[in-house]
Amino acid sequence: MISRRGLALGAGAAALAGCAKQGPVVNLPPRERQFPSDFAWGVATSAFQIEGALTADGRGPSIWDVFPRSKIADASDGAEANDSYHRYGEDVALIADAGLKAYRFSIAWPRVVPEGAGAVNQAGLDYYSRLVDAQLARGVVPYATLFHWDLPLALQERGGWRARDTTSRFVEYAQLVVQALGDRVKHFIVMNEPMVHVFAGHVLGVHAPGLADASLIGPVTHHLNLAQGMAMQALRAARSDLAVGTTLALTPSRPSPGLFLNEAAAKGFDRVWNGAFLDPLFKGRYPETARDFVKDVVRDGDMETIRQPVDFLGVNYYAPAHMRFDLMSDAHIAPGDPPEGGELDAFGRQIDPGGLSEVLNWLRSDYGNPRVLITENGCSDPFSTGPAVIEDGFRVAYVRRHLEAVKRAMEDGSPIGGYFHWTLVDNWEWAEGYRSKFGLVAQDRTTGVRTPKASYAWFKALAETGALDQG
Ligand code: IFM
Repeated sequence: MISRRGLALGAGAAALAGCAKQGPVVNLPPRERQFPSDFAWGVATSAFQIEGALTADGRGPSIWDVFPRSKIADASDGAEANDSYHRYGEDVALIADAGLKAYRFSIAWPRVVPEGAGAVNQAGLDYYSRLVDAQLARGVVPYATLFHWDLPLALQERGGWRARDTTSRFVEYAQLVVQALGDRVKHFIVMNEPMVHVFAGHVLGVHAPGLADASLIGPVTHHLNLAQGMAMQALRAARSDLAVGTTLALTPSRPSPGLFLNEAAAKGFDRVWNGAFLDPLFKGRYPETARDFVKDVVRDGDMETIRQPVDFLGVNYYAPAHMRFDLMSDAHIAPGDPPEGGELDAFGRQIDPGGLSEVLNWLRSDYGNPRVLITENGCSDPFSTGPAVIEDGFRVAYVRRHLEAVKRAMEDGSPIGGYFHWTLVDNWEWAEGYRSKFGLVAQDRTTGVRTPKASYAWFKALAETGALDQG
């Protein structure tokens, strides 16, 4: 049995994403390097990380608006970000000019329902309507995420995801979005990485709402699961022509080198981190290890509501987690070191495309082989508050190797329909602020001017031909 505290420590290692020297992992022969012509090539972003304009046109505050700058590595906030609220036309042009046919963006709940409940802000919906029209005008298919962590502050004040009532407010918001955009947006991603929101936001306190209370794992996990199922039902009730899915941050949990007990620590962490969202969705039950956490909040009928069919599962993958046995912690589990000599990303985690292969294998063997979209993958420049690296060969190498893993899985039978690079323009990376840069495009933070990096041209060639080069 593992405790909440131990899980929390482990989550710190798994929740944070980011590149270094890299070698080949998956051996893909030349004839298998061609992706199908209908494969969706795209980029992914999230509202709070790019929009800025936090008080424009009636937007209400979100939990991230009040998150202390002192908890951000460069003491910044998301008030400006990419100013994409005003510059969305430029961003859509960058996407279309790269030959990309898909854009995954998120909708800010507090722009649509500023107080989280009650009055609707038509101006907020109009913004997303313009954004969608701009995409469609350039032949880009919109993929809208409904929740990427920016809960309206007013709802947090009423308990946030700890409160069951928030699930109903989420459904109302989903209904408003589908009524306004469902005639043009056909792909909906209900949640983004809910387990990161649970741990980083409610247990570790390093993300908004900044709570550090391990007893919240159960209620917050369950209410996110429940809200997801309820929203899927509501979207489908509103329209029958939608592709509805959700996005999870999935990662293999590996034992750190050393004690054989590290094996048990890694296993326990896996069951909660991956299993507490995958199992309810695909199997209608929580994994054994997580049942104790959720037992006080699960009500009759909830598991049936959560177990909805998905038209696709969004998979976000960056790095494996490494866990170790820790006698000093309650749970006897803590984040450990990756194996020595491995290639590390900007966050100090092992770069390992094999981890993505592993995740895709589980989905084939244990979860009924759902249709998959890789809804995020990418890597950060080395942390710096200075200018971005424009000749970013490391990023090309990282993406190439992960795409080799994707294609290998497709050859092995995984129905993978697309790949969305995280991200388009260097943006505001939560607790890392602006010092972490994941973009194919750099941004001058003074002028807002966007400059494509080397990886932008590489990704464009890939999207246009579907042919993955050998490097
Ligand atoms: O920037 C984040 C995104 O919001 C969620 N997935 C991981 C990305 C990189 O850390």
